Amino acid sequence: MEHCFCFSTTMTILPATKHYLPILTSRSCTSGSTRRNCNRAAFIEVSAFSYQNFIDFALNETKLHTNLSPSPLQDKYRSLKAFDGKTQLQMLSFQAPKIRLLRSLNIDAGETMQVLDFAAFPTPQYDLPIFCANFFSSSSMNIVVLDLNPLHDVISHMDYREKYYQSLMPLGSMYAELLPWGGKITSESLRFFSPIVLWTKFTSSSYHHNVLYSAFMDYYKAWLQLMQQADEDVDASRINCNCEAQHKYLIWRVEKDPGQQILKKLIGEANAKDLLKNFLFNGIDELGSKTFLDYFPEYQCADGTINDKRSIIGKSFESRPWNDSEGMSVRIQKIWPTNP
Ligand code: BLA
Repeated sequence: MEHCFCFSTTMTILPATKHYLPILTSRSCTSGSTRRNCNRAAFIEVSAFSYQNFIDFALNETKLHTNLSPSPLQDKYRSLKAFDGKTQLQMLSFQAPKIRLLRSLNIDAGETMQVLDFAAFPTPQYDLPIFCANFFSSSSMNIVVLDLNPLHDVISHMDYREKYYQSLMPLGSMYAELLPWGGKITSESLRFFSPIVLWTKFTSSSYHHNVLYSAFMDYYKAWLQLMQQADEDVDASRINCNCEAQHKYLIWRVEKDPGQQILKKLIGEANAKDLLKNFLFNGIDELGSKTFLDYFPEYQCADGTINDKRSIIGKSFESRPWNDSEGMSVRIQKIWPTNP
């Protein structure tokens, strides 16, 4: 399969064979082929699909920009086998002078499911966005969030928005066209997303997976560039703000991440909770002392416990709430005037 992939001058060109992504979907039968042949072809492709090359790319690229060393978490979190005896969970974690934690979780359940959760959290001296790639793929459907999650609110902090996102708007707009808005979304999640967020759903195809791979590479390269240029905050109150913002983000995700249910099914409730708190969203105990309900009091039940609903407001935003044509202006403000 000779596929060369190129969209525009800003986009990464995939080398024709090395990075070609086998697809996770079944092929449509050609007129001469039997259903049996079609299924076999689909199986061959499915079994080869993996997010491993996303991780390989990210790690190699990171090494070009900084001195990456293994995280102390690497000893405990390496690989796990799920209860089904087949699904593999692979974990990797690193740190670098400006990166508190760079970690990935790759779930390989063959043709039934592939998951990539890849994130980079800055050290608190830097107000850098959090790199966030969450890709869930079943045999037919893909659920994707790719973003440089803002550490500080991009609506009230216009300076923050301009500092990190102004120059990336053309990149975001280009990919938002290729990977259109995925429909209604938990409203609370949007507070953690930037104007260049890619929230999308698509059926599996080599085209979509190639676009996603390109987007991942371009977004990660953009994040690395921001990381390399970032100046250290020296003011104690600014560092405190960075700590608290990251803490709030981590607490939200530990408590409300949509991946929780699947993790619990795969490895049991206790292991899933441990993985979420101590690996995926590590840092809660070090970066702050507030509780989930301190940050999100609207989730408090009458008996003082946390409401286990994922969303209090509900799902909204049928279409992309950021108005790209107006550059940095934000329609979300009009829809959601009470945004924190
Ligand atoms: C769905 N994952 C989603 C959705 C979002 C995210 C927005 C759509 C459903 C919704 O509106 O909540 C991702 N949400 C995020 C991210 C942030 C957020 C990145 O608030 C950041 C602040 N996802 C994973 C892992 C798995 C996974 C590890 O990260 C599986 C092990 C699965 N995500 C998953 C599944 C769905 C989903 C199965 C669809 C099911 C659902 O909507 O509940």
